[in-house]
Amino acid sequence: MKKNILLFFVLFLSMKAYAQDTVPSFSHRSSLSLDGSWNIIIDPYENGSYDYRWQESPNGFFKNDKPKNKWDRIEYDFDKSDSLIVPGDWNSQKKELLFYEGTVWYKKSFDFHKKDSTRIFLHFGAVNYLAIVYFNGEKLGIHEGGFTPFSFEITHLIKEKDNFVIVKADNKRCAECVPTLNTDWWNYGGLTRSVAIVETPATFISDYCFQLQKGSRNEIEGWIKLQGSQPRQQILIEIPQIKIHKRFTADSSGYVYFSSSASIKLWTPEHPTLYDIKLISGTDTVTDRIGFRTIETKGSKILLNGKPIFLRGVCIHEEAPYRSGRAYSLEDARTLLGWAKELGCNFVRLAHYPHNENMIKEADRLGLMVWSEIPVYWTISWQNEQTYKNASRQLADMISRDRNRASVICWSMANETPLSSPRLEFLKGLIRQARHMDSTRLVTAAMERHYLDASTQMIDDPLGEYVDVLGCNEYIGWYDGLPQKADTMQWKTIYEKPVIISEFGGSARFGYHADSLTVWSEEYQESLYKHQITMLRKIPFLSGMSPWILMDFRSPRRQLPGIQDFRNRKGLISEHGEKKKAFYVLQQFYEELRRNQEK
Ligand code: GCB
Repeated sequence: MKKNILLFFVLFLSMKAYAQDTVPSFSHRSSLSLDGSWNIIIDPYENGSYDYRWQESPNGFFKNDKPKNKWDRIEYDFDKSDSLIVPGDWNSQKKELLFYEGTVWYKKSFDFHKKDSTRIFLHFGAVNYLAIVYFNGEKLGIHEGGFTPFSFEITHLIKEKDNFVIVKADNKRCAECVPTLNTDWWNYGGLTRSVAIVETPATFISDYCFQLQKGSRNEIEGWIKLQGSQPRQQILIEIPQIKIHKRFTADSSGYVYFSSSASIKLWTPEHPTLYDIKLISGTDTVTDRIGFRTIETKGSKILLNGKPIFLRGVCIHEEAPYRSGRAYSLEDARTLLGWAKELGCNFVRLAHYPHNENMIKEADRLGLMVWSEIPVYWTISWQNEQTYKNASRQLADMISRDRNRASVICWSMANETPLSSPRLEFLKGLIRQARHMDSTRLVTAAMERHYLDASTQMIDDPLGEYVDVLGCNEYIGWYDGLPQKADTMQWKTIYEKPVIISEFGGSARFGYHADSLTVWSEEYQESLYKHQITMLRKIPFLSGMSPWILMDFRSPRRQLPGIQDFRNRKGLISEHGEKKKAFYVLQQFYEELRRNQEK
């Protein structure tokens, strides 16, 4: 009992430290959508920001100026400019923007009838990469990082008529950014996720967290946070399916910490049970659908709800099937995750950045466990303090957005980062933060392996000491020899922890047929999968796998004409939805694993 109280206190402190610092959770509120057509100005020379001496111009495009008389010389006009659809990247909407990296200004005008004593927020699902946001001519702030939500309060600025939001979106890559200059995916720019005006009561439920107490399968616990001038309110928590109707009173800073026992049907891939949850405060009501499950490790096993589970996964980029470009819609999520289900997956690695919320919510609904990661990818400026702060902010925003999603079982800190002590310190800091914010999920990273001798792979990255699960990427048969090289390969690790082969694979152009040693052919890829499976079956500490990758995706690094055409072809499915031969090899293997797991 004493131990429980101590644990609860530690949890209390850790939750408090971060919850107040994050973006309010708006995804369950009705709002005025600002999606649709936005006027845009393409501005490669930053003319909307700087004058000819490269000084910040006081009359930048954010003012949305119009000539007031006939001699007023204003050299831009949003209302006569071109337009783009939001949500959506700019690269895939206009041919001339396919390779564009730079600044695009966006403008949207709208009228709004505000109710008495409410608060109004302008919310962005994501903007890649740097967003400077202005509202009715005032600068609201800056947001860096292309895959996480942010919002600004505009209660004091909003009017009944002719409001205008202006966003300067800039996707220029930079060495200190997260990700950095070099990636293997398209740098889709723009307002890639939805934008909305959210109206809340003066004091509102700004965030909450519901989950099973660590180590328990029938004790729900968590917290609710009120923001506003009347924080000391009673809050009723209702979960009707399990007969929870409980009142709690928030403290003077608006927090309620609660726990309640209940007999719960746990969330599993086979039965992804979600419960309707209603939070009713004196001034506000919020609803959500939440599942409950535990996830832990024991030696080299991953345990879901206390039972060992093998993760039958696949990696996915946030790339839209059929139409190309950044994926954002429910339909995109249904297609991508539908294919993963068809493949026999119970797990998806959402690479290499936080995907849109439709993906996570669909995964919750479909029973797919999720690996979610931040874009700390390849070479990062490990010693730059701003870079660390940026990565840490992206981590905080990812966790606070998705901590109520049962599907998310692990947070990944990094992908294939080269060994060094500054890198280790950087990643240790992020791991501490992830554990501090969320003690119930597993922490991982996709690491690399090396050769001990010609037929032995070793996983001994020093980072392994700090994570719960060792992710390992390997490309035997592609960047490393021919597929048959895998057959005799042995694996070792110095850690007694579960290993997920978080990537393997090879490229094939759909419809290109040849013998199994002809690179780029479907037969080569098929053979690579067969040889990999031969090897994977023999790794004693293997707890899961997520081959690279579900669908072909755009990458500027992939230039071979007629084969790649700026696409990474390691997909099991083409961008047009055509399944390659390797898809069926993996499907068959997953079916076998599923049957064995059921026995
Ligand atoms: C990797 C990276 C992934 C690449 C992939 C490839 O190791 O993690 O982002 O796209 O290899 O295809 O080379």
